[in-house]
Amino acid sequence: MLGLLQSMYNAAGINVVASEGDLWGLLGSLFILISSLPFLLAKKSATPTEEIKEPSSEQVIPEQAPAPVTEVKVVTWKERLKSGLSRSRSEIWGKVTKIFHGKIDDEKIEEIEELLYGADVGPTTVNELLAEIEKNFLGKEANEEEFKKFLFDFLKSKMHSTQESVDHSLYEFSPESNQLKVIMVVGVNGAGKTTTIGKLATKLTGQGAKVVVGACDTFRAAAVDQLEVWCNRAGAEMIRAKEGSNPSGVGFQALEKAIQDKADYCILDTAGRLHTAGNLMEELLKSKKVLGKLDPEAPHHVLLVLDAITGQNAIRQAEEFHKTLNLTGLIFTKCDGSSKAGSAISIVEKLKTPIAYIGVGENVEDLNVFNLDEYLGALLGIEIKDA
Ligand SMILES: Nc1nc2c(ncn2[C@@H]2O[C@H](COP(=O)(O)OP(=O)(O)OP(=O)(O)O)[C@@H](O)[C@H]2O)c(=O)[nH]1
Ligand SMILES: [Mg+2]
Repeated sequence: MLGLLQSMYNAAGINVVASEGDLWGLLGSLFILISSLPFLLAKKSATPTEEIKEPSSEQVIPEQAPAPVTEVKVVTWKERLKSGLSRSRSEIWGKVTKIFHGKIDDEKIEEIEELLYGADVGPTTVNELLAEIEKNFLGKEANEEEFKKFLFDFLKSKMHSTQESVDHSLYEFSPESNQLKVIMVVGVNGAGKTTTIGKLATKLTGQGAKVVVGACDTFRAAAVDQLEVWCNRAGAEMIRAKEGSNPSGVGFQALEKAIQDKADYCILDTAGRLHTAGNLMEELLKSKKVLGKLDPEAPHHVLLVLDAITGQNAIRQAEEFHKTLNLTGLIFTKCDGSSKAGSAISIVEKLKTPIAYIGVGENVEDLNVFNLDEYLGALLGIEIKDA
């Protein structure tokens, strides 16, 4: 071995005499190199520079945890109505029913009387209700739930027969009917006419109806712009005033267009006016009459928009508009405010004109058909089962 090492030194030109120590040193180095080889190889295979291979189809890919689902809460109409009427319920009607505990005496009936007047319920209805309460509950132990049910039935009996007469085609479009419906919308300033027409047009076009809207509020340019935004969103055609035209002229043009285009609905927005302004009320009557030249049945509906917060004055407004225009229906808006709701009951009873729609906010979804059971249930805090 020493001879072999010496000849390797000579070949490499190293001028050294090979010793036994050199030989052991060389053997030791070789041993260390050989024993560390597997470790070095394993380390190399773990370097990140190596190509990443696609997993084969047989390989099981561990399932990833699904992304958390963010829940989108759909607010139903019943919930909107209930929350819209929450102030009326807590500030008035809830207080009326809460008196009903312990023995019912004259003092408690007087308290109820005060609350009912405060809720804008008309005197005739209040007297009738108090007489019924005396007859059924005076001197007896009260039960709040039983009283709520009694109140529900009483108020329903006052409005039910009038409410039955609502024309369903106002809010349910039926393509088979093939008959143009002309709806004129009136009311005092700021009651919610334009907003309600926008919501209504959206609902009807959403059901597939063709809707033409007449911007008969020719007093304010902003009123026409406001209506136009709604109509564009709803996909309804809007007819605006030609230079110098009067409101009845715009109504006429809108109806002409609706007939020509075989539309299903023609809805006319009018300028707000006080029920006491005689000349402006006359102008409305003229706008109504002129439609008859194109369609003797038109307008099929004249709807009065009432701001529910108005209170007792709403009754006066309704009476005056009814006297001039022979209203066919009412729309109560802003029932999400501090409405006391008593005037709604009185107006329906007095005018024998039904509430067609109710508004509880500014969005499209905040307008809906007036359903008496739902309304009284939400007002008194009674759960009403769906029909
Ligand atoms: N909170 C609430 N606001 C409403 C409702 N309906 C309408 N409004 C708001 O009431 C305001 C007046 O509404 P408009 O639709 O312009 O009333 P209008 O009767 O057309 O008013 P004029 O054309 O000026 O006579 C607007 O700010 C509407 O967004 C409702 O049901 N609830
Ligand atoms: Mg308006």
